[in-house]
Amino acid sequence: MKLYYSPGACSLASHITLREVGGPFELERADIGAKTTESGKDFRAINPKGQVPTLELENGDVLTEGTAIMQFVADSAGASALAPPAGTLERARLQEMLNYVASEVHKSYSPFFNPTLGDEAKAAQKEVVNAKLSWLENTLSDGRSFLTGEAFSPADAYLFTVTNWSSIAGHDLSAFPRIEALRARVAERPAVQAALAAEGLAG
Ligand SMILES: N[C@@H](CCC(=O)N[C@@H](CS)C(=O)NCC(=O)O)C(=O)O
Repeated sequence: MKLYYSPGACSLASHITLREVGGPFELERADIGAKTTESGKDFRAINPKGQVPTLELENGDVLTEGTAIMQFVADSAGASALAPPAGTLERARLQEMLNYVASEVHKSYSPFFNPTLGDEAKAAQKEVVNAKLSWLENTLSDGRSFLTGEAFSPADAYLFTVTNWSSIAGHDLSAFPRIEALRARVAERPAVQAALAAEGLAG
């Protein structure tokens, strides 16, 4: 399978998940502004949404939406430690976290990538991000190491990825010490370090 990615974008979470399961995969960089890929293809011809992550399977099928990709990657590899069996409450808990990160946290960072966003709107948007992160910070107050419990999951890779954008947005994460500690735990994983290095983001 091949993952189309953009360095440091939300596709990093799918990339980390692919490395966590350990199977073979290819990477191809997409220019999400120009909608081209590094081998010169029209990215919209592969994914009409023009968005990363995009996963191309061996049979040519294309899967989009990071939360679907991460679960598919884990399920295909039989990685039940990363994605518990479908139909269990544990799996629903993973989906609960993935969906929260996707629809609430990820999309509250998105306006920072709009170059026309003024200072006032930026400050207001930081409050939106804070409100979304507060629920996660509070959830972590029961002492769990990762979002769904003691085991790392793709939801942690996803939260790590989107909170990396705080530095670009000028957003201070220090009000969220449990999230910062989770980020540190995620950052030290070999799969995460390998994914960052492959995207040219290490060090
Ligand atoms: N709903 C999609 C959103 C993916 C997304 O927002 N990707 C961004 C990068 S983080 C992108 O490709 N932006 C380019 C664009 O929307 O044109 C998902 O969850 O996978």
